[in-house]
Amino acid sequence: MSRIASDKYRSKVMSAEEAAKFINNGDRVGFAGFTGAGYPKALPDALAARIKDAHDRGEEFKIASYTGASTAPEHDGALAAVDGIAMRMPYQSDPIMRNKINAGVSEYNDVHLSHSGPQVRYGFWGTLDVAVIEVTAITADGKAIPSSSIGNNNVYLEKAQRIILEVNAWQSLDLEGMHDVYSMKLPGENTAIPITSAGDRIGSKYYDIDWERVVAVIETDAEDRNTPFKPLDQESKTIAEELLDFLGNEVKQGRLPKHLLPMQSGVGNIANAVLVGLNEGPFEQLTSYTEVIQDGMVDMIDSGKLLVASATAFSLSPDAATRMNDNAAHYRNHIVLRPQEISNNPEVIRRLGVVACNGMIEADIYGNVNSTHIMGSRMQNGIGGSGDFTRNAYISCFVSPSLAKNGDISAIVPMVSHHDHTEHDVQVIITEQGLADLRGLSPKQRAKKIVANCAHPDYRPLLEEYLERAHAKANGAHTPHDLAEAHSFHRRFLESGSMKKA
Ligand code: 0RQ
Repeated sequence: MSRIASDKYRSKVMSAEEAAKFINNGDRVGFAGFTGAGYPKALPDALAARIKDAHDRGEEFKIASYTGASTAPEHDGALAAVDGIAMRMPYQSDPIMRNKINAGVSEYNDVHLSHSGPQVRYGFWGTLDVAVIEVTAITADGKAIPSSSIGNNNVYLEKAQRIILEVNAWQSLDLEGMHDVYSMKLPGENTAIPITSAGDRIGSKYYDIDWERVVAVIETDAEDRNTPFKPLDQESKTIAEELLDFLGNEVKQGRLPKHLLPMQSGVGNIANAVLVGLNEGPFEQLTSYTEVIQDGMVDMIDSGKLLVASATAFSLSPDAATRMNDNAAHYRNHIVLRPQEISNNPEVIRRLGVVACNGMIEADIYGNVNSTHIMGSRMQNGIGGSGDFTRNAYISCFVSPSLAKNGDISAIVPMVSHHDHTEHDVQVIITEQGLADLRGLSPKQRAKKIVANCAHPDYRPLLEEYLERAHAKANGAHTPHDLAEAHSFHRRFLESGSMKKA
């Protein structure tokens, strides 16, 4: 049975190939899609073919691609593979997309996730030509039920001159009621966002769509695509245990309530290990105010440990996605999906007192963190929501193994090769070596603690040596650095292929 109950919308049904003709060279396109959930399944491929045909004829054809966050190989990957993306924003993680960015084929602006939608609304990103949005169904009276992510869809639907909808029959109809679509306005028109606890609902279950701008509707039946998590390794388990011990101690000291505060957990395997640890740990009646719902959170809802989770998207392995689809009517009592301008909103994160925990590429001895660049130059994924949460959290933590590249490089360095999160925002750093609680410490005190607690023993002497030298050279100034030497770790690694060998 068709998921499109409205005659008006049914009259616009066409193939993805026909719909792709509404997108032209130079267009700015706002796509649905957030970590492999809720991205359009058919249009990107058809658009990639249209772009390739144009290139084969020697014609220019590139678009600006705005999304919620990362998407999937058949979206970002397909468009990047045909050199179809002139500008990309915000977070991405597709390997082909990443290579095109680092090869200079595509420009990339790594904007904070909470800023990305509002900036399109303000016109900072130019006129939005097209919105391509996946929905679960369209009701008889033309209401659109969102699918497995909301991201910036509300803004793209609000601003785009032409709207293309994909109605995906794979998404569970029981998602209806899980969403809470609430849009910000322009500065001067906004009032306080009335969320005072993670599960509050303040908006609509549906997207508000201006029918006059809908140019095409495509019917699909295709699953979301996310990578399964790797089995938990010892390193991730150790890092998770340290975080849980730290939280337990915070409760003991009276700085956290016994049910903790809403948790935000970043992307990746360590973050998932933290969730597994929370599920097996002593804390009960937990809540989460975060960006994505991962496997571990679904397990915690099942076990009764997690009462409610607020996010903007699912980021589920194929197995967990099937569980979600089969039981969405149950899970929607525990999950609220919101636009990312709300899930990642600094005002709400600070009001709720979120405990944030994110992955990093490297941290320096003073507590500055690089989440995005390899060796200072090469973009990995992007800042995502880590800045939104870190800057505004009640407690902000970063986690990483102490070594990268098979031990050839230390994740603790004298000076980060790229700054995403400054010493002013980073409170706790955790590696498999240990935890450094930086709260209340001066830069010099922080440096001693980070080197002693978090650096790998193979690199600790080198870091201690640097610290001594920097101290002497800077006459013990507030944040001692030897600028000529500050990036020696990175330089030695680049020159010799290994810091240890240097
Ligand atoms: O490279 O893929 O070539 O092997 O960086 O590293 O170990 O796979 O780490 O998956 O945990 O991701 C920061 C990228 C960590 C992630 C980052 C190399 C390493 C590998 C990836 P290869 P791993 P993870 C969400 C909050 C920003 C967004 C964010 C991220 C690759 O956490 O994207 O936080 N964060 N969003 O070899 C050189 C080092 C390195 C290094 C790693 N020190 N030097 N290379 N790598 N460390 C908010 C939510 O609520 C969800």
